[in-house]
Amino acid sequence: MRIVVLAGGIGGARFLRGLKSAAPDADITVIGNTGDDIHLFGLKVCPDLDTVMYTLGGGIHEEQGWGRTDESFAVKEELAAYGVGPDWFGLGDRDFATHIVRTQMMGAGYPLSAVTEALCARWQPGVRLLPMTDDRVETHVLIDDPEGDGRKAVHFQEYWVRLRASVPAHAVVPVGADQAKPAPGVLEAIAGADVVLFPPSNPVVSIGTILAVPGVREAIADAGIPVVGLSPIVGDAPVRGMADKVLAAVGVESTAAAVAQHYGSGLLDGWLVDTVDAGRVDAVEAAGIRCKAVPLMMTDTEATARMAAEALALAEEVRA
Ligand code: FO1
Repeated sequence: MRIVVLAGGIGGARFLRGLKSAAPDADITVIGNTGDDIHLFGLKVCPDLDTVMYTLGGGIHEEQGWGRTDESFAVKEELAAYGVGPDWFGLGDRDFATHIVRTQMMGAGYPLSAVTEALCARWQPGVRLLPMTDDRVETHVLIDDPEGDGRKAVHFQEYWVRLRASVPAHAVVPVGADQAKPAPGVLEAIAGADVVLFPPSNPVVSIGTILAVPGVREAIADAGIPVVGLSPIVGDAPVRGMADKVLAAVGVESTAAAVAQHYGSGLLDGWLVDTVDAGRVDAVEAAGIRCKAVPLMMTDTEATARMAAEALALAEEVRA
């Protein structure tokens, strides 16, 4: 079975670990969000691609969900001693090596997709990891400007990590997405897939950004194969992260049903909600999307594998 998964960072990566366990023989292609990418200290940092690569490759800091295990921060401390920031983004020494290799290869002319393949040659994630695009896309968030009486746009990482999404987001803009082309292999993977899965990743800044690359949404909607998603909202709150803040920016309520309706029946065939949201099933089905309530907490790989198996079973149900 050929499975395409659209993935953000921590939620997507952990789901993929469960999916690999549930479907060990599947051929899995991951289309990763690159809207979170940021240039820091002259280096290109790709948090979501790296989170998937490290998680599936066994190098992730498990508790944190991002960055490397056994990490040290000597380079960050030395930069701070020079007064060079930002100090709010925690790049560790081991992680720095990844960004140095990536930036060096890109400087030599390799596209991000080729660089990602080269990095994965070390980590062997057991999936084909593709960036959504080789072009530069950066998600910006429009917030109130405390120093003026207007508004200003900040990089997504500044909103998420420095500000901890503590101020209202008025808009979320994937800058550059409208001009971006899907990376080599993205459209081909979708066209050749048996099923497309949306993990419980952020529907706006992760999956929404991937779908904003021209051609991707259309390819998925027109592929004629089951598209099944898992709700990142459980009991009207994000399972982790601050997805509610960016959902509000696009006018979507933080409920499992509202997220399904946001994707819409033109894209989504099946939707899994958590058992605590069983009361939302009818609203999703009324929107023309097959829906089932199952446990959706990714407490460990076994629980996550059961979620993935449910998603694949729902895909077969809607295919029939
Ligand atoms: N998240 C944080 O909350 N604080 C950090 O300092 C931080 C650093 C960081 C460094 C590398 C990396 O790959 C990810 C990192 N993240 C950090 C996570 C990341 O910024 C976000 O959670 C994702 O972009 C959202 O998908």
